[in-house]
Amino acid sequence: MAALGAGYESPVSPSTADSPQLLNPRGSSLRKVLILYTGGTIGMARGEDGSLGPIPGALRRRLQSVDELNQELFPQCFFDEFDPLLDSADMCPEDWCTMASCIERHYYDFDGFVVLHGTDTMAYTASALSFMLEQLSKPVILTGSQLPMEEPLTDARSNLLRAVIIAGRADLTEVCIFFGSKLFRGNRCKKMDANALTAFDSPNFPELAVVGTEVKIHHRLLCNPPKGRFRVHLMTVTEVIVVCVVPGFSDSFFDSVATAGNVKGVILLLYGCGNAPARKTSFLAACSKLVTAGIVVVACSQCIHGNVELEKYAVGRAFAECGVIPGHDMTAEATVTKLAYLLSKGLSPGECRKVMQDNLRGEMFSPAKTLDVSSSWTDLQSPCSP
Ligand code: ASN
Repeated sequence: MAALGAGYESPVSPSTADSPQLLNPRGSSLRKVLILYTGGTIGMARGEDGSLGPIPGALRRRLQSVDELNQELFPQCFFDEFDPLLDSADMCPEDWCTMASCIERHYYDFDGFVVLHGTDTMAYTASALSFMLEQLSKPVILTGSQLPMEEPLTDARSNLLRAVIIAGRADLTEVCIFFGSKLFRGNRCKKMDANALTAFDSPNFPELAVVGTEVKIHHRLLCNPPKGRFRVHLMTVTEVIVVCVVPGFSDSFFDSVATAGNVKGVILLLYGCGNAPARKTSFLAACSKLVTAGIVVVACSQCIHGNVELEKYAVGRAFAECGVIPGHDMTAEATVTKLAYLLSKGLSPGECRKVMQDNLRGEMFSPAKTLDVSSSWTDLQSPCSP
């Protein structure tokens, strides 16, 4: 079981210096990109025990000596970093808010943003930012690397240079992850490989662009530009837990989840297209109890590809009848951050259940659904295409 925001004892929440420093004076002054280094392998070095940790200031100094950045092809890059820098395993929703607020403060000073981030939780951060940055009309590109900048086989340099080019030049209005040679929609991504340099994939949605000898952007797949003014809605409600169902699991803890009053959402990772043990009547009863207690219960799949269709099998239908809603083809990363975002907007459980099934930022594609853009949802960004 995993909880979204609980129990972080970090003595200091990261802040940013907020006076971004120019890295490449000979880059084109016609375009400006803010690079925000939050931590992660890309700027790490090995300590005496051989383990990797981030070194404050080191990445900035290193980037100032990267010759390629000092060409007209590149936008002028300004650099800021988290203090303290974090391994992304240490990231929590408060850190996502720090990133969102930094982008908000500098939104009108830059044409695009590159967030350098550890790979382990990059997909969660990208999903969270995609929801918090409402009416986004500029590129926000997350990248990082599997190896530190200084190591001989590093992917750091190429990931960073390519992400900067995309953030400075492409007409993107969404949060993306660039990794290896591909640009993905951020809220569709998963880290798929702990070792490979092509660590990310977007299993239920094609890549948005591929970088080879040229940058090929699939314009048809991009989010539509927003109609309203940019703003940030911070994620403040994070009492969402994720439960991975395995055969014969113990479900007794659900009782305390339903009665404790501090859990607002439960994401169930079920089998296949949203199947779970309906024969286990205690689990069905637990799900009903959660829903009755006003907790939003969403079904995702343990499968990487495909769509949750609770009605397809009798075992799945039984859970739909208890009030469990399908997460369709969303990743668990997108589902958990979307639910926390909607809860943070003050939506009631009933409203959350409805909007969870709407496509807000291209995070899901549900052919049977059309988006209700009427009345109170006008403050949510219009859906991405398709
Ligand atoms: N542990 C690192 C992180 O997520 C892994 C990486 O960046 N490759 O910060």
